[in-house]
Amino acid sequence: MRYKHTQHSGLLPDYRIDPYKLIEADLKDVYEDIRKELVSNTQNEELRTIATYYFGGQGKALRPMVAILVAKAINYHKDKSSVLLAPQRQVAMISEMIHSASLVHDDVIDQSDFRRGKPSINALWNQKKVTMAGDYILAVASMMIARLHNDDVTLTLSQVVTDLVQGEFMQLGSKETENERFAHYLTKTYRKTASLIANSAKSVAMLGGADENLAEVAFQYGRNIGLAFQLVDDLLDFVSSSDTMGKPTAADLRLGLATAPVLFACKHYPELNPMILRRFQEPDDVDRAFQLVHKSQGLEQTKFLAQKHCIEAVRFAQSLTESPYQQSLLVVSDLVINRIK
Ligand code: GRG
Repeated sequence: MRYKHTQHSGLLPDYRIDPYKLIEADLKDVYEDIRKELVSNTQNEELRTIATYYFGGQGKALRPMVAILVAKAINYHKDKSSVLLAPQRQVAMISEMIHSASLVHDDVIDQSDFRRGKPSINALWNQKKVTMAGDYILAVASMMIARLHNDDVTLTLSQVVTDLVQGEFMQLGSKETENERFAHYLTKTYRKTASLIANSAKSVAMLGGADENLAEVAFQYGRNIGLAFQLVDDLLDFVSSSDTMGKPTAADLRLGLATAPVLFACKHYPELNPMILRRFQEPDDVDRAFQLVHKSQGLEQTKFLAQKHCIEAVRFAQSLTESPYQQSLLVVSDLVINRIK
């Protein structure tokens, strides 16, 4: 195989595997199967409609894609097997369901108007019903976890839900000093985004019979991909158009949130500090902060930190036996860093 150096990840395969194509057969019916689960557990037509709204296939399916790839990379590493086990596929579905349940609640909390280029769920239905539909998705996911009859996996995936809630709680508070603020931001980022990807990867590894060390490799791959993904998300909020993103840009500032680009920028522009503390509430705060971030090195520094996490993810993936799935894990790190939406 030929290799070439890429900007951020050292040695990468010279050919470009399309990870989505590679696991097309395993991924194809994931949304359809999730909808079936949600429909079959209630007779209430309205609950069915609301709960299935975010499973129309408009999402990137990052979480099921990573879960399936990690599962297959682990299965190949252990037994030279290319077969995805049924419980591993269930985890891919559960992962997307926990993700969507959190999006549903997030949209109610943030009162957002758009997601994925269409009206967000709370813009279409009453908030009380939407909140309960989010709970319902989580409850059906819990039943699917129980059906796996694996205590370690139950604990691992339950941890994700506690992390998501704590991450969201952390986002409501802020810290006084710059150092505290960055540590707070990184922990929040792990809990809100990386924990789900990391623990889903760990779960599929355990279901594939991985020992503790191998499960840790899967976890660390997912953790680093998740952190990089969120850092890029925070960057895109400053540079991508709302048409591309399918939701308004500078949304984080408008919500009063100081993400990595702002936290880096305030090292050169300390006038950002009082704005961060008052959560960009004064009339010109959002515009001024937006401009200062663009004038600073904050966007480059955020990308650099995301690249560091991708390099770490690649290092963990490279410790697995080479296979198309393992190689795809390297490609995923490129997709995460280069994505535009
Ligand atoms: C009830 C499970 C539950 C949680 C409650 C509201 C809450 C606590 C957590 C919210 C966590 C949250 C919204 C994290 C954001 C993660 C993130 C980066 C979302 C965007 O992911 P994409 O870009 O979305 O993969 P698509 O649309 O492609 O699926």
